Amino acid sequence: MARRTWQAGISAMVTALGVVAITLTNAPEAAAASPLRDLAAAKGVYFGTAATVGELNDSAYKALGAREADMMTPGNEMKWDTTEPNRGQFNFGPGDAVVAAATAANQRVRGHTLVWHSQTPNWVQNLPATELRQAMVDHITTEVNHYEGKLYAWDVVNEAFSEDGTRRQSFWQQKLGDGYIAEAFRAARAADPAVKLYYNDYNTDGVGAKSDAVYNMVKSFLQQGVPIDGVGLQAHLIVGQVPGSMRQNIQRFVDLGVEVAITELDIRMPTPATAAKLATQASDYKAAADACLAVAGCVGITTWGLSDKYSWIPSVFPGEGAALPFDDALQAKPAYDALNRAYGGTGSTPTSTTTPTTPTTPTGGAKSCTASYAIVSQWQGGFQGEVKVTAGGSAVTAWTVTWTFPNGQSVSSVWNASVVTSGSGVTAKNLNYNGRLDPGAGTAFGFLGSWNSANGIPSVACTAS
Ligand code: G2I
Repeated sequence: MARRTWQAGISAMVTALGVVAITLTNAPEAAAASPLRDLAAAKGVYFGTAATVGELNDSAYKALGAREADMMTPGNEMKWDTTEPNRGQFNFGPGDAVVAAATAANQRVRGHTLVWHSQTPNWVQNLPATELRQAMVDHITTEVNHYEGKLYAWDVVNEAFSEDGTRRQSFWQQKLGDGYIAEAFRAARAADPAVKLYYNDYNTDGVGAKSDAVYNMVKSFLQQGVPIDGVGLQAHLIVGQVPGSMRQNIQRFVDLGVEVAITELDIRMPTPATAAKLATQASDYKAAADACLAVAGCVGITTWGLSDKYSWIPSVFPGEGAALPFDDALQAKPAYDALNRAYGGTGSTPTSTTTPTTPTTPTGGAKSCTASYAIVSQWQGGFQGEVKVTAGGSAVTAWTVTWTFPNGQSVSSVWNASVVTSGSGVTAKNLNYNGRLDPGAGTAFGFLGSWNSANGIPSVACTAS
C-alpha cells in the first residue's frame, strides 16, 4: 500500500513536470540556432569557411568551424610558396593537415590555389618564359596529383584580371601571354579528371567590366573545349555596398553552363563596429546569401574565416574590419543571425511560436521522461521541428521519443538525436553525449522536415532507461 502511494506520487510529479515543460516551451526563450552546414545541406548547397593550420590550433575556433561549416578552404597552405618553395621540392604537410582536420569534421575541401601572382616564390617569378611554362605545368601536375580524390574543387587560376577587364599584367601574363590560363586548366584536368576546376577572382561579384571579362573567357573556354567547371566569386565586400546585380551575375554564369560558388565572403566596415553598422552588415550578408540561394547552380558560400579574431582585413585595410559573422570572442553577430535566417534557420531567436503536445505517462518504473514537439519555423513544403526531452524524477541514461506524423510529413535531417523512420512513424534516440539527464533536466533535438497539405502536430511518447 505504501509502495502504491509512492508510485502515484511519482506519476503526479512527472505530470507536473510535463506541465512545466509546456510552460517553458511557450515562453519566448532563446533557442540554439541550427548550424549553417545543416541548413545549407537541407537546401542542397554547402556552407564553407577558410582556415589556416595555425588557426585550427585554436580549439574553440576549430570547434566553431566544425559546427558551422561542411566545406573548408585552406587559407594559405596550398599556395605555391608553401607547396613548392624551391623548384621540384614539394611540401604538402600543411595542406595535408588542413585536409585531415576537414575530414575529421566531415567537411569537404576546396583547393586554393594553383596559379596566382601572389604568394609565389621568387624562383618562379625569375624564370625565363620557356622554363616558366614548364614549371607551371609541373607544379599543377604534382600538386593536383597529390590531392587527387581528396578535394571538391581547385581554384586553378586566381585573380588574373584587372578592374577594367583587361588581363592583369602579372609575371604570368607578361611572360606567357593570354594562353597561360587555358594551359593551367588543361594541366589540372590531365592530373585529376574528376575534381571541379574553378577560375576565382574578386570584384567580379556583380555585373561589371571585370566580371564581363571573366564571363567572356569562360564562354570561349567552353566553346574551345578548355576544361572549366566553375567560377568563384570571392565577395570581399564593403558594408552597404553589396552589388545589386549579384544574383543576375551568378545567373548568367550558370546559364553559360558552369557552376558558381561564393568563395571568400567577408563584409568589412570602418572600425569600431556600431549597432547600426552591424545591422547593415547583417542585411548585407543576407543579400549575398539570397543571391546565391536564388540560383540553382550556385553550389555554396564560403566565408574567409568565421571570426573577426582571424580576419585578414585589419592588416591590409587599416581602420577597417569586423567583417565576419562571429566577433573576436567567437560570439555570433547580427550577421550570423541574418545568414542563419537566410538559410531558413531561426537565428538565435525563434521567429514563430511553438506548439507543445501532451506529455506521456512514464513507463519503465522510476525512470521516465516527457517530450514536447514544436514547429520552430515553417515555409512552403518545409519546416524545422524541435523536440524537448525532460527527465522525470530520476536520472536517466538514455531516452527514446516516438511519434507518428498525422499528415504524411517526413524528416530529412536531424541533429542531436539519431532517427529511424518507418512510414509515418519516427523513433528518435539520444546520441552518446545527450542521453544522460539529471532528474527534471532537459535536452532538445531538432530536425528539418517536409510537409504537403497540412503540418499537424503529432502526439509524442517518451521512454527512458
Ligand atoms: O587577401 C585575402 C584573400 C584574397 N583572395 C585570395 C586569398 O588567398 C587571400 O587570402 C589571404 C590570406 O588570408 C592571408 O593570410 O592571402 C594573403 C596573402 O595575399 C594572406 O596573407 C599572408 C600575409 O600577407 C603574409 O605576410 C603571411 O606570411 O599570409 C602569409 C602566411 O601567413
